[in-house]
Amino acid sequence: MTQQQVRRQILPGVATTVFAYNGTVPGPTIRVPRNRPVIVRQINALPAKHPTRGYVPWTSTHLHGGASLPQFDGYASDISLPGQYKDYFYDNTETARTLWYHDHGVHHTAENVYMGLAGQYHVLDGRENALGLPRGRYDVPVMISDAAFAANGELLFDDNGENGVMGDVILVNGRPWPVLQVEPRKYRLRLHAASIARGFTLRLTRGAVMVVVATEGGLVPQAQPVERLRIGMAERYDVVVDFAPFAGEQVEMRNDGVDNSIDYDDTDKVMAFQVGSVVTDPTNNELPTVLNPGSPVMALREEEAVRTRHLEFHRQNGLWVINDHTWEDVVRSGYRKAIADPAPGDVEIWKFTTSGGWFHPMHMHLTDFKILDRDGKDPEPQELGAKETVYLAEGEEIRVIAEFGSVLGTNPDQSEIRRSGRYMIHCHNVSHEDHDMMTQFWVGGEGAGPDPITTAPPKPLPAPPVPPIT
Ligand SMILES: [Cu+2]
Repeated sequence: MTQQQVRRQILPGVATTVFAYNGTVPGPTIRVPRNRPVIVRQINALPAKHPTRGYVPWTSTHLHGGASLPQFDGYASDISLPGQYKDYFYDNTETARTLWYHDHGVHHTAENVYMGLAGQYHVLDGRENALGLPRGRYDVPVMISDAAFAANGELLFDDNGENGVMGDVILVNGRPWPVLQVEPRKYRLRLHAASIARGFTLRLTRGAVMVVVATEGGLVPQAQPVERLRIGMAERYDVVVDFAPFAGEQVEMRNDGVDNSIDYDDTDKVMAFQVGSVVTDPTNNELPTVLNPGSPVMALREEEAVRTRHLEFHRQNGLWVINDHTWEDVVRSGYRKAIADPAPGDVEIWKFTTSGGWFHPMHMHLTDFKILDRDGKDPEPQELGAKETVYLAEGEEIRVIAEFGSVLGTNPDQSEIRRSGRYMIHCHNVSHEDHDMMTQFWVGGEGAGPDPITTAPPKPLPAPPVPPIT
């Protein structure tokens, strides 16, 4: 995968400078069967300096939603400079789910992702295939972001005093307000907010219903029909929409907005579906109610927790902090400082709170969790599945439960796969993350696991052939 600066037409009549993976923005969708190991070579062929902002575009590629080893997790400070490459190994032991890969380079994640360094990555498995959900061309990535453009077509980066970029153009898979031709049958839409700072409340016109079939952690126990769906940055909700009743009509996806995001004239529009009259393939057109009753994450019970931790997200002295700490504190500690040290297999409850004029989509690396409650009440219908990012709205208190370091899947000797080491937890308003609402937890405690920076460092180009997986 080559990260390169290219010029592409996004708006009519003008060109835009973007950062692409293999020439495309967003990057190509990767689809991989569960348990098939993969090496992704990430080549940083970006220019020595960002064209307008002047920083060095170092990168660190995170497979978001994957239980990667620490040295392949896109640790923010494990950077590859322009002219370097790094081979990322993924064993893909996760159950079927919608992951995404995106840049995570320390302090410049927001700019790099805004420039285009993001793409979807789907793990597929036989158990999900057996359900008959829409597949193939009826399974569509829907990466929703926003951007602001100068008159000459170039991207404008104004992060509103490190609150986050708010564009007035909504992009879906990198295109403004697209219209998708669909057949009058069911589709799976992999809804995914890939924006820097904007949250969305999505709904369909004409009374069309979205049925949530998967969250970040894969299939939900039971399909959940929703008329409106709030989605924050980095969250993914896979929904099935049945266009059969709308043959010959147009169904629009609208955005009703969220608190703390800035609405512009046209940010209420997302995309549209032009429904044809012919179904060319009637197979895989099922929508079972029961999808994943045995989800181990959703089976976690409060009584199993060995401890509760409290994380407070707020802004102080101009910095975004978690429990008064920033990533800079982690750096200054020689990367030793950690906010938590669960033993592999420990079940813990983490309580997230925030105050002060913003919302924070909180993302925990490595770990899928179950939302126990939000302000003491049940989570929203779309949240009734395994998650790794949760929408922490202004003033809210959310409790989640997770088993740390426990990864679905088995080693070649059939033992259970466990991970230990340092993993990040941060706000996925990427401007907040960069300045500096990010810290780490250490599964296994200090010293455990491979070092994320020194174990598999980047190498200079030119790169030799990709090594075989051993
Ligand atoms: Cu935030």
